Amino acid sequence: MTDPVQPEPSSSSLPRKPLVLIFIGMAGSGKSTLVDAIRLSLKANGKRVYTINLDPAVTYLSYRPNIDIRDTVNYKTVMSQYTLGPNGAILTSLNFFATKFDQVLQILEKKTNMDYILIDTPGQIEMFTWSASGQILTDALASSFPTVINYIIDTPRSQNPATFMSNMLYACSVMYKSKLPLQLLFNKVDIIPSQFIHDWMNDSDKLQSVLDQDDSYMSTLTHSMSLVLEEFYSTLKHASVSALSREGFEQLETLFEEGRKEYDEVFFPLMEEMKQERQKKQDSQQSKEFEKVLADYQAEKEQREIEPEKEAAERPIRFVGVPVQLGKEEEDEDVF
Ligand SMILES: Nc1nc2c(ncn2[C@@H]2O[C@H](COP(=O)(O)OP(=O)(O)O)[C@@H](O)[C@H]2O)c(=O)[nH]1
Ligand SMILES: [Mg+2]
Repeated sequence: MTDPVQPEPSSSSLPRKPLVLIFIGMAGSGKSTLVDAIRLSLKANGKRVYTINLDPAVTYLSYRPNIDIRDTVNYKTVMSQYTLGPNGAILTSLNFFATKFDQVLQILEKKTNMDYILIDTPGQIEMFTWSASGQILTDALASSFPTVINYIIDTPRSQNPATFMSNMLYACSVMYKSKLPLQLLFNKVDIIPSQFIHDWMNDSDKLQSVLDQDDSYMSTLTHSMSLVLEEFYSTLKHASVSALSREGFEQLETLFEEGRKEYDEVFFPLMEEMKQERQKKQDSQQSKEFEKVLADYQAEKEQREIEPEKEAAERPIRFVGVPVQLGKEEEDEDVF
């Protein structure tokens, strides 16, 4: 058992920013239940916690979020007004919310006394992870605050090797796409301990022995995938928890602080590098355009020197390199 980590005193004079924890996972894996349970647990440890709900379609939450997408967008109205199905309405509601997210960021920037900002996301994972608005919201948060993604896994459902493998591949793809630290939370360990998952992650032969009972094409694929994912597992941080019994919660603060460290040391410098790269590209584009304008000006100057005797009225006016003939208006007079 590990003691909860006490925040290290910041080396700079700037106040320590709250850590954003985004909770994603398959529908029913326990994101909302965990957000509430972790919120209460962190508060009990004296931490200041802020919560945001980004699920426009959720009908019941056991906690009252500080910011709730449902206060801004009415999912049912969106569905009827735009004649959309449930998934289209969730996406559209998220899109609407994304257009106002700068205001949310302004509020968050003022919450300098907070330790954690917990973000609950829509039930179906792809609504957030594969939508443009999900990406916009994640990027906006990650460029303003240290941000860590918590990928929730339903432990009892992962007993099926194919479900386990799908979840792992999905987690890997989310990490790859978001370029943020990602941690796994094996939830619902009050139903079944997560030891079998650790065994499968640490030793692909153990997964193979389960797969041997099934000689289908899927079993061969799952085994190959497990070998590919070994590298991913080796760097991955995880914890086994239960949102109901609060089992495993004592290791969470340590895990979250490790995520913050990873963001500070690896992801933030990477993001800064990408930002500088973008700026460089923009600058070079601007200087190319400037050179073009200069070349046009030069061409016009040379033209004037070749035909100095021409009257100003006869001389073609060049507009960004295209000569415009004067004296034609009379012919087209009737047109206007
Ligand atoms: N036994 C057990 N059930 C849980 C746990 N966490 C969540 N659940 C249940 O799983 C269901 C889905 O939870 P919910 O938080 O709504 O999932 P979400 O769709 O990911 O937000 C609910 O019935 C919860 O009570 C847990 O740790 N143990
Ligand atoms: Mg939920």
